[in-house]
Amino acid sequence: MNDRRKFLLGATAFALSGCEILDGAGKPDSLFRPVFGASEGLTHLAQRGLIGDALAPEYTEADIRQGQRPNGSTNPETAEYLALRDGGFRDYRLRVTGLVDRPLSLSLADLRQMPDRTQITRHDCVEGWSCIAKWRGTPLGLVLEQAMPRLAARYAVFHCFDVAERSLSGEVAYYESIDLMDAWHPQTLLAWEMNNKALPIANGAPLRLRLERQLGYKMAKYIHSIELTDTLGLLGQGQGSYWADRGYQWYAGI
Ligand SMILES: Nc1nc2c(c(=O)[nH]1)N[C@H]1C(S)=C(S)[C@@H](COP(=O)(O)O)O[C@H]1N2
Ligand SMILES: [Mo]
Repeated sequence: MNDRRKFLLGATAFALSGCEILDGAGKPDSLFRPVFGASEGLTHLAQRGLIGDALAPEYTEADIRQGQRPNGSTNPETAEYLALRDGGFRDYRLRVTGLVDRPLSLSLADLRQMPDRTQITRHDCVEGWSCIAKWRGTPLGLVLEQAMPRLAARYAVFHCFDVAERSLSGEVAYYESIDLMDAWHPQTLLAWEMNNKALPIANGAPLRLRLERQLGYKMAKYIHSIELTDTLGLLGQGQGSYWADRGYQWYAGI
């Protein structure tokens, strides 16, 4: 099957599972209710209204010019991460917790056995650079579906291995979050391969998020676990992500 057909089939499957979830759980209302300051809520709403469930542009192999430029954390140094790295990530388990009926603990092999998607997309960093790379991974929606999210779930929170900030008051591990509509978008992947090779450590091994319609900082690398929640207020300083807590937009639409 060529890539285009595979992609179309994948998108159809997702449209169906997405509807099921949204209709069954009555989530549209909760997804659109602004939770942040009025202006942030409006930006989120306006961007959503404009892009709907559109796909981000996809490119061809010929458009891949250089490697994906590593940015932010590139080499986590916590004991937990180093132990997993030294074992070739064989003992890594992605845990899915929070507002789910069936908490999950998945190895990389488990994830690779699921249907996967490949996409060549452009990564835009808020600092002003872009890279086109090929990403392969497990659609996040397929993983979350297995965990059977509860009706109250509104957000997927990503807890990461890397310490993004050290200060006198302690260490802050990187964290991000997205709403469940973005979580079920067909191009939202838990990526484990980049440019035909196992995801390099510099780019987030063993597992990183691809969220193609938003800026680079949303795409959590070094994913430790995913937690489904009904609020972002209890995370970090309450804005929903490491960078949102430091002044950037939570909804970082491109
Ligand atoms: N865990 C974690 N994820 C992260 C970051 C980080 O520092 N830690 N940096 C973010 C930023 S700002 C960008 S641009 C991308 C960089 O991804 P890359 O290293 O594959 O280019 O990762 C994002 N995800
Ligand atoms: Mo970035």
